[in-house]
Amino acid sequence: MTDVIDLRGDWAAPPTPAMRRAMAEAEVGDDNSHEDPTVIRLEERAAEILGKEAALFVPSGTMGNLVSILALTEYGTEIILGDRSHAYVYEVGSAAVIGGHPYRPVPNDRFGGLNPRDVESAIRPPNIHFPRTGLLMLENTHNLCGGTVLSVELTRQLCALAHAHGIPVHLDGSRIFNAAAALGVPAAELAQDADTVMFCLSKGLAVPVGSMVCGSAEVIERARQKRKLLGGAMRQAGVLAAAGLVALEQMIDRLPEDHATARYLAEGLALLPGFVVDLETVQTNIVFCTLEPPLSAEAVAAALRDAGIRCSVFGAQQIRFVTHYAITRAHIDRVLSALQQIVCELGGTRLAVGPNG
Ligand code: TLP
Repeated sequence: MTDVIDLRGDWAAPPTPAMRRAMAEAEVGDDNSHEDPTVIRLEERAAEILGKEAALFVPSGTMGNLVSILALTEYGTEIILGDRSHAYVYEVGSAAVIGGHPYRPVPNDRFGGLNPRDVESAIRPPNIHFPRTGLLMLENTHNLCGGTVLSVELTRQLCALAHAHGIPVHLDGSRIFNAAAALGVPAAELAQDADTVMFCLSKGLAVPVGSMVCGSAEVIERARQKRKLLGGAMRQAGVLAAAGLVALEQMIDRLPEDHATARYLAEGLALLPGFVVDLETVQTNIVFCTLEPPLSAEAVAAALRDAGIRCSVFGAQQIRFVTHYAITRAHIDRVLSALQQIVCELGGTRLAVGPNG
């Protein structure tokens, strides 16, 4: 179906016509030998925008997080991270499985933040029984908390705390430009105190493939070798990087449009009987929705799919919608009217009547 409304993730955004043209015309070389001119330009531009010395093009956000961890820490050291963080929940335990890094999860608050007191007490004192604390990981925007934004102040405070204990910080900034847009600050300000930051080109920026890791020249050189170790060193990757360069020039400033579309969706969903939306957590392009029985996530997602609309299922009672540049208000109107009908069919009279009669 060509007219499917795909709200499963911002990764569903198709490449723009300008990206396709740039990809077709890209100058390429062997990136494994760091000789692809388009990849080199992308790495330089990404580093410049994030205010770091150097950057590395990697195939995915998951690999970007892992090469950062491997480049920053020694084997066997422990990682402090949020208990709802993507790295902890959704990356197959890669840092533990591949890197030999045990996780030390601390609670994420409702907005994806970490309490500095929790972080401080999770830092290991010297003791023969304990692993050494090797890294603090932050996430901005915070996916599982609803695309919520970590402030510059809290980021600074947490980085300062880690650094005071000699612990480096990696920022999973998969959607850092969404965070920057929501806060009205440059992304570089959010990344300033982190030792490495990963951001995805393949999310709201609509690039088909790729993420960037940014940091000091020394750390990025180590990350380059870790990327090789993981099989992520590509050859004529300029074909992909060309789309990334277009994204950095053309797709960042328009992200507030996606946030407005997400808010419009969230406010519409909140009016549906049986749909609970925490509107305070709708700060960027992600909308989580909890469904009250008899509605279930699987049943609502299946009914939406039949209507040509895709959403993601996150647990028995939760669905997620993510807006991106290919999603308009007219699409959201279609989603909301499809859901009105679905609620009547699946919810029975009790839900269909709803709180407002
Ligand atoms: N998140 C995906 C799924 O894996 C849940 C999504 O649909 O949102 N960090 C964060 C904060 C992410 O949200 C994701 C992807 C990643 C890392 C991993 O990026 P990829 O998918 O490129 O490996």
